[in-house]
Amino acid sequence: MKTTGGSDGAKRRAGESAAALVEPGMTVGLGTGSTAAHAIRRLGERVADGLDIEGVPTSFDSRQRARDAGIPLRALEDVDTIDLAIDGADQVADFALVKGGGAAHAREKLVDTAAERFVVVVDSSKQADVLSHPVPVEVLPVAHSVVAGTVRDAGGEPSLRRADRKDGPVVTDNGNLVLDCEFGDIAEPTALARTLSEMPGVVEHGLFVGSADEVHVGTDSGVRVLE
Ligand code: ABF
Repeated sequence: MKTTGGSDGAKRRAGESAAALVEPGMTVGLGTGSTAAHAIRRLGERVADGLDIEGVPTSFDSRQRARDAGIPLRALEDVDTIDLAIDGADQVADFALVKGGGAAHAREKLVDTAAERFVVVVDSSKQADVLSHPVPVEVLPVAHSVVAGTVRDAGGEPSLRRADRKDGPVVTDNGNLVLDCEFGDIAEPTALARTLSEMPGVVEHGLFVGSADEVHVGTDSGVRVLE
């Protein structure tokens, strides 16, 4: 898994801080990425100590991690409620997020926005005053060039995500492709989110606006909780 951002210690503090919020009987959304992986690992330790929870993974990767950690799993379509979701982000500005560096943002958005409480886990390198990280846009394979043109019309610069050391494109867990779309400073994330959602051929984009309830920011010495 590609790892970005700050130190692993800061990511671990953020992940473990969020894992401490989980209570017996909860159904927990399990995010993707190296920071959420720390939460999954910690929850596995708590399950081994007797904590009774069920996890709902957001990706193939988080499902594997949760299975390895011994967390009982349910599929999203089999649960009525998700009590708490814990997930990472590529950038955070005033509770708005860019996600999708792991190409899992479509399922992440389903699980995270369905949750009663969505806790974001990041290290402090992910904090910004204004979002400016390229926005990952998952597209139907047949639509990638059409959507690229529409993104350009909307002022963005798209680039098809390619697998490291391979010629082919990254393919998501859903069998789709990803355009990383550079928009510079995103002064109005809500408006851009709406624009991207309305583009034919777009399955889901990585702007998460209005869904995060709190952000646990890991630092080299502790955790800042924003709520
Ligand atoms: C997932 O993993 C993605 O939505 C986000 O892009 C990425 C964050 O990864 P990491 O915690 O490894 O920086 O949450």
